[in-house]
Amino acid sequence: MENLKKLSVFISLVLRHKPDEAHITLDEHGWANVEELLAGINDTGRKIDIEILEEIVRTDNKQRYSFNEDKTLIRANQGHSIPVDVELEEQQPPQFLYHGTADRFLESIIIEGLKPMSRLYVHLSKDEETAVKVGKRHGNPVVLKIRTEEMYRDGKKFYLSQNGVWLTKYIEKKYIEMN
Ligand code: HQG
Repeated sequence: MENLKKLSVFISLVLRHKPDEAHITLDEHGWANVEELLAGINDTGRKIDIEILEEIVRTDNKQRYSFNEDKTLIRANQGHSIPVDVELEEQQPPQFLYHGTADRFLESIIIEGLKPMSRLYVHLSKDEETAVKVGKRHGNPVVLKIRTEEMYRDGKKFYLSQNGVWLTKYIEKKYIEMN
C-alpha cells in the first residue's frame, strides 16, 4: 500500500508537472501513452505494470486520473502546472464555493486576490470540510468563502473537473467574503 501511494505521488508529478521525470511527453490534451508511461516509470527504477496502474487509478482517493476508452492513454483530471487543455466544460457554479489556504498567505491574498500560482487555475471546493483539508497542506488552514454566482454573473468562467474540483482563472478580492 505504501508503495502504491509513493507511485501515485510520482505519477501525479509526471502527469501534472514534470513528464520529463519519466522521459515522456503529454499531448495538448494532457494525455500520456500508457505503454510509454509504464516503461518510463520502470526506467527510473520503480516497479509498475498495467495492473498496478489500473489499481492506482481505481483506488485513488480523489479520482485524480482517467484512462481513455481503450486504456491506451492516461491523464490527470486537474491540477496541472504545464499548459494542457483537458477539455473541461464551462459550468455555472453554485452561489458560494470555498478555497482552502493557509493563514500565512492571507495578507497577500487580500491585496492581490486569489491567483493560480504555479497551477493553471485557482482550485475551489464545494464544501468547507474539503477546503480545510486543502488548506492544511500549506499550514494553519483558513477557508475563504467565494461569491461564485456573482462572479459568474459578472462573466467569469468556471469549469468543473472530472473529479469534482471547481476551477477558475483568478478571483478578485471583491468576491471574497471577509466576515
Ligand atoms: C495560495 C490538491 C499568496 C493559495 C488540492 C494556495 C487542490 C496565494 C497556494 C489542488 C495567492 C497555491 C490545488 C496570493 C493564491 N498570494 N498566496 N495572491 N493566491 N495563493 O497547491 O489550491 O492532492 O497550487 O491559497 O486538493 O492549495 O494535489 O493550490 O494555498 O485541489 O490532487 O497559493 O491540489 O489536490 O497552492 O491546491 P496550490 P491549492 P491534489
